[in-house]
Amino acid sequence: MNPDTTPRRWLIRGWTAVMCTLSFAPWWTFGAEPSARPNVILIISDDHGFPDYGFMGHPIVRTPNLDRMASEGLTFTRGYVTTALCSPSLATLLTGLYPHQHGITGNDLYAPSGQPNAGGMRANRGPLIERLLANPFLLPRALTQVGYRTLQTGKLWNVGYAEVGFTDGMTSPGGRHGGEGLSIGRETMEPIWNFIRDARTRGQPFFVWYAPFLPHTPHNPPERFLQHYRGRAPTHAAELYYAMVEWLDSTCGELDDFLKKEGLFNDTLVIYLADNGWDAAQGNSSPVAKRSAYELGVRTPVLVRWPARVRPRRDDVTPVSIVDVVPTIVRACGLSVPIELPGLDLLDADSLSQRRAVFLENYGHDIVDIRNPVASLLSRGLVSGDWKLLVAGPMAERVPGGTQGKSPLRESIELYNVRADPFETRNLAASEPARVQELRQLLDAWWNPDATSPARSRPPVEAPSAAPTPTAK
Ligand SMILES: [Ca+2]
Repeated sequence: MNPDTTPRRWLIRGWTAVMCTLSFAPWWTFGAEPSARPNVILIISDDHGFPDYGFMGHPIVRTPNLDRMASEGLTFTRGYVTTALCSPSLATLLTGLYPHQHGITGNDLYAPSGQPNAGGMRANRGPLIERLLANPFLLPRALTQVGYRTLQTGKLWNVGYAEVGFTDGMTSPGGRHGGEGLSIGRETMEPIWNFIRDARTRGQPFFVWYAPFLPHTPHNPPERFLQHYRGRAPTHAAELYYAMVEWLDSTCGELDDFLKKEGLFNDTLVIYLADNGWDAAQGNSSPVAKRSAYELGVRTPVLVRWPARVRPRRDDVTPVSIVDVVPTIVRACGLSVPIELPGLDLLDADSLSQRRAVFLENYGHDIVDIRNPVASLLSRGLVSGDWKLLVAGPMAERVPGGTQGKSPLRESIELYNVRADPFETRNLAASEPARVQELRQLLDAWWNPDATSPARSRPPVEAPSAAPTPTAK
């Protein structure tokens, strides 16, 4: 992000720290009666920085449809992904779990150099599929089981749509992260329209997973969007990216137009978020955005719009997490969950106000050991009130420069007041030891790899001898 063009109006105002007891969501077997089950659309933006919306105060980007959606719903401007990378983030949205729990900590499997199939192993996605499907709860499957028609479009990592329980979808088995599904939004919205009409004909409620490859690279926006940004952004790359954001926004407008035309607007629960952040000026080379634990990597607005049930409200105070998305849908749709979920229902204001922190994990891009998340761990962290604590993991210590990962922490422990210092320029860990200790205890009570894994006693992993084969992130 270019500091000269960084909007400041989105900075948190009127912050009140909330420090009560840590609570976890119970598992539910109650909720909406079958006849009252809402339609659900989950919109997942891809590689989208949290400041880059009109409603977040950006001075250049045009997002009129998301701005309207934000004004019509419950909008959390301080949302966080569980980790700042596509596949683990989307696995959280399928399972309701943090990455160390659902097991998908990276986009690919790591192959040490020198192995016979190094490089080739990158294409071996079998262990990733097996690990994802071993999770006891998968949102699409659960919705299908209670009578929903469920559609997958856009990004879906490693599996075909039916393998995770969608009734309908665009992504076939055998690919990496979406296949034919990636045409949604960029080329067509027809599969969504056709699916919704079919679900209505059948008399079934519907769930749509809309995870378009937008504003993700390739940044090749149509001229009708790009013309709004020429000469107005810090770099040409930023011009292209802003136009991609507007492209995403326009598809969200098409969705809303369709819902209104079909008379579905009021009874459809729409949840919006981004799977990880982006740095408009520096893109993938940014040390603080995608794949980073810093705010430009992990923060996203989270919108919950359900006109029939949810009063519009903007919340600039409460940290929430995308781990809360599954519990919110579970509660709204009356699903049974066989495990305890770590997130909360975003519509349960009392529970949110009592939660002490939301948590962050950051891993290497490639998974070193799919049986042991700690082997790939770059950092853990939490956001509690104004404060954010980041603690380096064993990967950061063992791979100098973060070869396997990216943008490891600047220090082994970092503490920021993200209200006063939203770009994390002043590490206050040394001057606030009591606060570090308090938050560290909270972090360790959530997940302490030292207490649960032998990884630290293992020999260092071998760093790749050459840069990994370039692939779409
Ligand atoms: Ca992404």
